[in-house]
Amino acid sequence: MVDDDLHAVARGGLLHRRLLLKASALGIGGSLLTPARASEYWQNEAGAAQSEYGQPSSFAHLKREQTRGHPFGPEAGSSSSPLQNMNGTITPNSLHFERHHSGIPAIDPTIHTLTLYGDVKQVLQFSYEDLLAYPMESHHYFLECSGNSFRNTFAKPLDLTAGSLNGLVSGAEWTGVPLHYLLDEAGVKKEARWIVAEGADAAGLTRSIPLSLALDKVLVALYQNGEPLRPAQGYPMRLFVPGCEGNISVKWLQSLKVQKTPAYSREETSKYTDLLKDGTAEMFSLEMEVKSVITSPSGKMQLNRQGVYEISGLAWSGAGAIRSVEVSADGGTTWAEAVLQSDAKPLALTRFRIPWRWSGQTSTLQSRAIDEKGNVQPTRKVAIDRYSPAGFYHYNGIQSWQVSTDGVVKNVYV
Ligand SMILES: Nc1nc2c(c(=O)[nH]1)N[C@H]1C(S)=C(S)[C@@H](COP(=O)(O)O)O[C@H]1N2
Ligand SMILES: [Mo]
Repeated sequence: MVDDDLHAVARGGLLHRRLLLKASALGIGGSLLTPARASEYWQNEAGAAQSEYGQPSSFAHLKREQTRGHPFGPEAGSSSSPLQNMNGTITPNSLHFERHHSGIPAIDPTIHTLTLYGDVKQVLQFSYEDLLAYPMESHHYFLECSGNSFRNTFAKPLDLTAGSLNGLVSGAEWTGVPLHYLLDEAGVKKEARWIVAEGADAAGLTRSIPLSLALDKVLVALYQNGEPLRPAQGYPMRLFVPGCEGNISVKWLQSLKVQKTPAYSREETSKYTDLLKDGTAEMFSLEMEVKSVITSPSGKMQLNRQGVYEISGLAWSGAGAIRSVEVSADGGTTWAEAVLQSDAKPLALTRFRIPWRWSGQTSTLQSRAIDEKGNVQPTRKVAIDRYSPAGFYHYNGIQSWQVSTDGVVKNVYV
């Protein structure tokens, strides 16, 4: 048994991280069998045959949670990654969140082209096959919609899962051609400052990206977690702008125009701007701020025993790597540092974990991420206070989950 006084690192049952290395000390354990014997469960018949493309176990209930009720119909909707049912930091392609403004087009890669034009010395056009011949890079990156978690800006907390509330974020290994190869080849003119990207879907989605950013880590992505992009993620090619709001990672990418000014398109004037309290709006606020969410225990879960649990979650920041994540079990009064996965990468989802003993008390669990630039994830109140009450993009406030005495876990505001 754990002597809590020896191992406590903060109030409310948070325990020292070294206990994670000593599972026997946690006292979780399998059920004890008496008399002790090996399991006697095996199959008497051959199982199913191999398959061409694998499917998850029929016992694992994995689903993207659908955001219903979009006024323009399901083609203009989104679906979120079920954060509470996953672990690690890679989102399987079938569960990557989706956000489409005009549905998922079926694009034939033998017909599709990417045109690079505008203030360049030579206009270039690339087929899918052309792009496959370029040197590529692979990186783990998160992708987050700037509308993620917008329901936590509502006046009353909604009783939803971690995925429904915060799952417009996913993590994947993205592989593609660094955009600067193509820009170098086209020869960007000296006076150019922006790149305007356009998709081939019916949404006519057009976004402007500062040239300095476009020359940095931006990819024309062709592969996602090792396989060609899924249609929902932009097959055959998408722009991928690491650390920035998902909207500028234009899917079904068909043109890039180099110019002196931004396009001031619908998607960067009427939408995807941040309304401030004085009535003005911030434009081109592209970087996603430091954020984290506890994925277990989380909304709509039920703890059905007292004892030690692993609190676990995800943290990310558009400013770089996650430096640390602090966890509170008493609604933000006392905090303890969680363990980060050992290979935390910049601009990627980072897993954190910390042991916690639940003794049946009401507890409010929170996580607070700090990135390598020293940015600290704000409380809900501070996050909301930055914008007009009508604003909802770029919400990164601390998520609170309340565990009540009956073990029910619920989204709360503190
Ligand atoms: N062409 C095009 N690109 C697009 C969109 C779109 O509707 N059309 N949606 C954008 C938005 S708002 C987001 S958050 C991301 C979502 O990418 P995903 O569906 O691969 O998760 O794609 C962006 N790129
Ligand atoms: Mo988005």
